[in-house]
Amino acid sequence: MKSKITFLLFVIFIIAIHGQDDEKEWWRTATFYQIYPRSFMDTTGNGIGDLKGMIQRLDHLKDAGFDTFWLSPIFKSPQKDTGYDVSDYYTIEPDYGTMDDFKALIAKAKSLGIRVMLDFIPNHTSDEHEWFIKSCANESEFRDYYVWHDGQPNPEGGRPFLPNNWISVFGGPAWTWVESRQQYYLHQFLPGQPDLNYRSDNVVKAMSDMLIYYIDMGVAGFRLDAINHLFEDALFRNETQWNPEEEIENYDDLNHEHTKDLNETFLFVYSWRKMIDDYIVQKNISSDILVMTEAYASTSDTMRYYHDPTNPNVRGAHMPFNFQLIFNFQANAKSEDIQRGIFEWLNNMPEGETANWVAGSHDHSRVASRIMPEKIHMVNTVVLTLPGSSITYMGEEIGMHDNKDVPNWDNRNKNRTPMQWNGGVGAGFTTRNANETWLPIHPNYLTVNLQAETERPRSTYKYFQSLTALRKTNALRKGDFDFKIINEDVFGYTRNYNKEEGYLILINLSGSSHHLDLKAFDTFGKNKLRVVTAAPNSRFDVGDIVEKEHVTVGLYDAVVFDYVSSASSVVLSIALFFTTIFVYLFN
Ligand SMILES: *[C@@H]1O[C@H](CO)[C@@H](O)[C@H](O)[C@H]1NC(C)=O
Ligand SMILES: *[C@@H]1O[C@H](CO)[C@@H](O)[C@H](O)[C@H]1NC(C)=O
Ligand SMILES: *[C@@H]1O[C@H](CO)[C@@H](O)[C@H](O)[C@H]1NC(C)=O
Ligand SMILES: *[C@@H]1O[C@H](CO)[C@@H](O)[C@H](O)[C@H]1NC(C)=O
Ligand SMILES: *[C@@H]1O[C@H](CO)[C@@H](O)[C@H](O)[C@H]1NC(C)=O
Ligand SMILES: *[C@@H]1O[C@H](CO)[C@@H](O)[C@H](O)[C@H]1NC(C)=O
Ligand SMILES: CC(=O)N[C@H]1CO[C@H](CO)[C@@H](O)[C@@H]1O
Repeated sequence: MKSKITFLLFVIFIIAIHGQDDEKEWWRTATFYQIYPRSFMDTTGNGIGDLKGMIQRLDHLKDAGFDTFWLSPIFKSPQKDTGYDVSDYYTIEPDYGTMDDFKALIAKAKSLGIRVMLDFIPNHTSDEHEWFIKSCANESEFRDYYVWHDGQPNPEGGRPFLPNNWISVFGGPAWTWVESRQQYYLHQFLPGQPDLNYRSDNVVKAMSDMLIYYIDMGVAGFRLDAINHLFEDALFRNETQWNPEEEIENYDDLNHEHTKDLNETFLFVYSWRKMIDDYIVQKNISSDILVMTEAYASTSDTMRYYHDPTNPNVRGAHMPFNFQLIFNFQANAKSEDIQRGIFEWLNNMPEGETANWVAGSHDHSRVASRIMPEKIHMVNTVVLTLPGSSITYMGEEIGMHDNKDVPNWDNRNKNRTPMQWNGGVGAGFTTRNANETWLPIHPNYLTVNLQAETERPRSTYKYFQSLTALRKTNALRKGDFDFKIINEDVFGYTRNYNKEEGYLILINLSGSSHHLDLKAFDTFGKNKLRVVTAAPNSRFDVGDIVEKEHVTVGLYDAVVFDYVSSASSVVLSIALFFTTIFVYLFN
């Protein structure tokens, strides 16, 4: 009871200070959610999620404390690569619904104050895309939409040899022959995913038109997928082999100096940002339209997406995805590993930019499976309390696990199984049985589900909610950041704002140290720490007060404290006592 009321008072407090959002740069402190559309909510009973389902379940985002979500691809696609092979950017995949459904989704999101972002796959289209069909037919307008090459002369006549030694990401030559054109086309991924030619003005124009079409519809931004594959060497030079003695078979046999991270890719992102920023000015749109980039690249290359290193006025992505927590927060991670992950980003990030923290996506094993179930709370804590924006993959807010029973045709699918809404048939995702959905629902859905976690007094979900609520405070939005390793298993950091509001976040990875002395942290001269929220497995309850110089946390504990002085803690306890009695009597 006591803890509930403390929390209530706290919520009232943060609601009071909210509403001073910088409307234009909303993304700097946003709380993002990634929806995987095929697995979110099915309203047709076919075992596949759809847009009407999203509309039905959108209140969940509000309840969980998200203010923006991005959608994995929803465009029409032959689904050879689960939607990452688009055949028409202006049509919604029929499995998911219609453009009217999408417009209704945007309207519903708007009514909840939630922004919608699209995943956008610029590197290639499907081979069933009209553009590719016309390009194969050598139609003049579409001739240069894709990357075509005559191949190397074959002295014996007949089909020319491959243009060069480039290998596709999935193995085998990156080139496929087309009879009608008597030429090869380039595909860095599947043969069904021909690479677009961004040196063609027609392609650039077609893609910009498409972005503007969705901006006009009310979309708040775009995530540009696998952006570093956008350009290839214009001279089609061979890539160097790591081991020149060996046959080239796999993507990793080559150093990709001519097909990845080319300078033109960065220039392209800058030009795209300019196009979008100019459009906002032209249309008098008050909030930024966000550009996120996803690229698995070196830190220095990743930072170049923010802006031109030689000219900060040449803007790039607002948010290049930061995967450091995925790389560094492993099962046996020590405090130093976490520190390395955090500062690899913060120390290399150019001035004036904002960090973002990603712990999961549709391409990575879920936190509970990749690390361990107990550590989901720590990861959620870190993602939601570090400075900058946070990105949470659907299901991590309730601590979902990978489903090992998923058929093995794509290893990544085990972390893409349907959302677990409740313990009923089909987990509340569908009217079918839980084993008859497009991917089987994890059998733990009877206990790991939103409804059960909402009803439990303490749960992964409730803790998650308390953290997203905290994110609305000035301390977490604008506070400074002071990280300290306390010992190899325990680390902590403060987020202090103007000496008036501050939090200390403390995490115990494992180990057996006792009685921490936290006096090195600045707590505005106050000598006691009060628990604001704590992981469901924590030894602490909300409202507990401990001596700053004498703290013991439990195994896998994650706790957020604020600061109180001895006197104020007595006053507060008395106030709480009377409030409790008052609420008790008049309820
Ligand atoms: C490029 O690689 C191919 C395949 O290994 C080889 O046949 C060709 O001679 C190479 N071209 C050059 C210019 O080295
Ligand atoms: C495609 O069109 C170009 C330009 O008109 C022409 O040079 C080329 O021969 C055509 N290719 C085929 C296979 O018809
Ligand atoms: C790419 O850009 C970087 C930074 O501007 C520059 O140092 C480098 O020389 C460029 N590389 C090429 C191949 O142009
Ligand atoms: C732009 O929008 C603001 C409000 O968002 C409005 O006050 C202003 O008049 C608008 N300017 C133009 C040129 O439409
Ligand atoms: C799916 O689950 C239902 C109900 O538990 C069961 O009757 C059925 O045999 C299962 N089907 C398969 C394919 O495992
Ligand atoms: C961290 O958890 C372990 C295991 O429960 C415990 O022995 C240790 O005292 C905790 N560390 C601290 C600093 O409280
Ligand atoms: C640019 C792009 O589309 N990136 C994607 C490239 O294609 C592969 C294969 O579909 C995807 O896995 C990437 O996400």
